[in-house]
Amino acid sequence: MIPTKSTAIAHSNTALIKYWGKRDEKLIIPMNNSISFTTDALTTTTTVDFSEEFTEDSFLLNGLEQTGKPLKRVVEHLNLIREISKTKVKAKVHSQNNFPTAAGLASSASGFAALTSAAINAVDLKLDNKELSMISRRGSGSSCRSFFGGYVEWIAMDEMNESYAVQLADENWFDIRDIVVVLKAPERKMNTREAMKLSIKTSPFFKSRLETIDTSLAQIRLAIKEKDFISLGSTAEMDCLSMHSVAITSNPSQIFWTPDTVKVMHFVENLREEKIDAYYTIDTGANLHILTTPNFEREIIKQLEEKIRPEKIISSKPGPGIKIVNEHLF
Ligand code: 2P0
Repeated sequence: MIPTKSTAIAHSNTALIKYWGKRDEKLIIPMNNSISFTTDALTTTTTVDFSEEFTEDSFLLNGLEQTGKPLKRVVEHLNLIREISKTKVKAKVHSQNNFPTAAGLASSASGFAALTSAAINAVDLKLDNKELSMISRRGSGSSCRSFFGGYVEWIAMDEMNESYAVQLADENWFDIRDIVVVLKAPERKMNTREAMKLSIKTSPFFKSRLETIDTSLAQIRLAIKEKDFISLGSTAEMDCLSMHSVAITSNPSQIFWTPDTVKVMHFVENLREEKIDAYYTIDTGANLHILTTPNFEREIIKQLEEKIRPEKIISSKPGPGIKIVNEHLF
């Protein structure tokens, strides 16, 4: 069958136990399992069109033609999919995020999940979400967790040496909120991929983090199973601090926080003193995710607007997995 056009919508995900460090750089096999939940509010829609008419691949992101590194990563991923599907046809890719890409929110997770799903569907391969997650992982590790809704674990490596995502619970199981606090911040000096590599090589804390991670993973799995928000939030916050301790003690040091980030960390601690159940987690940027339960959502947003006045606040509940849709972007 001749490859054709297909469109997918993928939701981003927020890591509760972080992926930090690879044991295989090329295949993107992580050092440790990670657990995330899929965010309802943050999505990428991607249309992939394979056609004999195209002489090369092209990639449009939020209406802007991409060149250099972003284009190269997409072309490499399309090459992998062409290899799997035994086609040589070039593709046109259009991708649209429903959130500000420049705000430093994780767009590679939803981006590569949507690209993988749309491209695989366009070449007419019938794969399940586990198989899709294995392919998507090669484009961007965290994207493998976006194929499933709700709470998801990325198995670093199973007994067959395979690495893929599995669903722990669906999006209707345990209703929590992720209030994304977008802060003004200078552009990151180093990308995540390079920062992880540096941490393995230079941080004296990298090994200690791996020694305790199984306990954290078990705590989060149990917290999800028992719908125990305090355990989920406090374990996620601790793991965030563990990941950042490793990054900070890398050489050169990787400090992703700004003074405003620390201000929001203290703001969250103060919320807890007011008996508001809230915890934070931070990825490789200045922005924070405040985790809370639905009943505290409005009060936290109100206090954020009064005391912090961030650039943007995006509140999200657990969201669904990947979806193929009939409306194309072009
Ligand atoms: C995570 N992050 O678990 C961690 C926490 C950032 C901090 O996964 O090199 O863009 O493409 O596999 O997937 C971001 O890493 O990295 C990430 P690559 P990716 O969400």
